[in-house]
Amino acid sequence: MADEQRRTDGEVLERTERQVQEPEFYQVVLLNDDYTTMDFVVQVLEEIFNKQPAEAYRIMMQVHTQGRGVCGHYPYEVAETKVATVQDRAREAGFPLQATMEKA
Ligand code: TYC
Repeated sequence: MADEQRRTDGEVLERTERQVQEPEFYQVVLLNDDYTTMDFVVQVLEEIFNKQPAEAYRIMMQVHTQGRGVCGHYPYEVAETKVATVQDRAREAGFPLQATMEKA
């Protein structure tokens, strides 16, 4: 009986507040331009964003036809590094390819 009352008397057992702060995620977005080659964009998606070839091609074509495409979701500092790496690689290769990050 005592057990039964403990179960039904309605003490709230669930925690409603998170105990740890989860990292905020950002999406890295690749932008279209008229000069960067498709092959270079696919290479960037494979090497910087670890995409398989078919997925890299799909994302590249999405950017090409729609103006922008999401390459992945990452914690803030990882996203920042990915954007900087894209820009460094594009500059080295002489392409105007741009990437940006947005809160996911
Ligand atoms: N529009 C480019 C072309 O026709 C290809 C391209 C795709 C460029 C995606 C940038 O993020 C990009 N060569």
